Amino acid sequence: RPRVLSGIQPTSGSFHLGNYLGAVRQWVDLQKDNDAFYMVVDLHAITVPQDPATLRENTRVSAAQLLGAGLDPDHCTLFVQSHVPEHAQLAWVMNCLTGFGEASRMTQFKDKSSRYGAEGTTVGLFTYPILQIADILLYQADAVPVGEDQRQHVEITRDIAERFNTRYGRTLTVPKPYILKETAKIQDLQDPAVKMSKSASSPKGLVSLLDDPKASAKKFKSAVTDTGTVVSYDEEGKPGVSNLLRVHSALSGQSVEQLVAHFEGKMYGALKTELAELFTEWVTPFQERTRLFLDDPAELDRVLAIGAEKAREVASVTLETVYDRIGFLPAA
Ligand code: AQP
Repeated sequence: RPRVLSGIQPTSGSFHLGNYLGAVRQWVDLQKDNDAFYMVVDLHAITVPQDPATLRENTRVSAAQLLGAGLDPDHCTLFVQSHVPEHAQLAWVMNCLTGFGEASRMTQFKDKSSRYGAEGTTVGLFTYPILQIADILLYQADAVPVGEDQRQHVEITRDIAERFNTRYGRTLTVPKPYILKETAKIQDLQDPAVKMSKSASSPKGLVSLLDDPKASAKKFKSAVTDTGTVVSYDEEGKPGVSNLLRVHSALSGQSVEQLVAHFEGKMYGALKTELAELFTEWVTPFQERTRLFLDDPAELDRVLAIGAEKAREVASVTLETVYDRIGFLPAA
């Protein structure tokens, strides 16, 4: 079975709608027919400042949300990145294979570092994509389900895997990004020119999955659209309406064309109201399932311990092979 791997940061208590539609929903689908590895990437989270108690809590909340969204520990391996030390170990090797210039071209680093300034930006934030290379290659993943903002990181992973294989002989699987066009970039509800983001969106532009559904419904109803009145799909001319149509389509399963026909003669308000209802219908049972896991931390820890053990079985084999190929003396 093909292998898939992906991760999500525990940088805030709640995932947002972009995380869910852009990535987590695909994780749930892919666990059926793939050998799937999914992780909460706490090592990535500390590239920006974290309060220790909050990080620990957010890591649990993240895992609970993944289970609440439909990941099934019997059908995938769910674990916490820091429980598998091979990630940090392989990352060092990948650091030594990646050019400073090529790492400097990562646009996400440019965006994020501009928020913290030269002194506030850690070296960890700079090498974050290289840790991600290690995350993916450790599992010999064939595909990496992510949002559009992560495409460049999967591309550099391909380059480094090929470089390793050329230098040391075929060792590492060259992965492909798995990005669904329709949900690859969910936009901020208040500023449809930019992606919805935990750290960059204004509170009104961000739909957090663990918020009171009534508060989220209000955000849909006050989403920025344009001064027109016709519900139609036009990413350039009507980015706000197009974003709402894509979200509706993802949640309702109807195509954008069907929706445009359905809303013919109706105003933007009708689209927003329907969307608020659809979201509430989906998020209410999601929150209930997530709460069940949060109320049973022993069960959550058990799931994560089993996941870490399964992950280490695969990761340790890759690391050992890599260490051997690059010429490290085996420990006696
Ligand atoms: N707006 C989005 N649309 C579609 N997919 C998205 N993803 C994030 N935002 C959107 C995808 O969600 C997965 C997990 O993201 P992450 O937590 O690892 O980090 P991120 O990309 O840094 O998320 P944020 O919200 O944008 O955080 P900040 O504000 O800290 O940068 C990834 O697959 C990502 O593509």
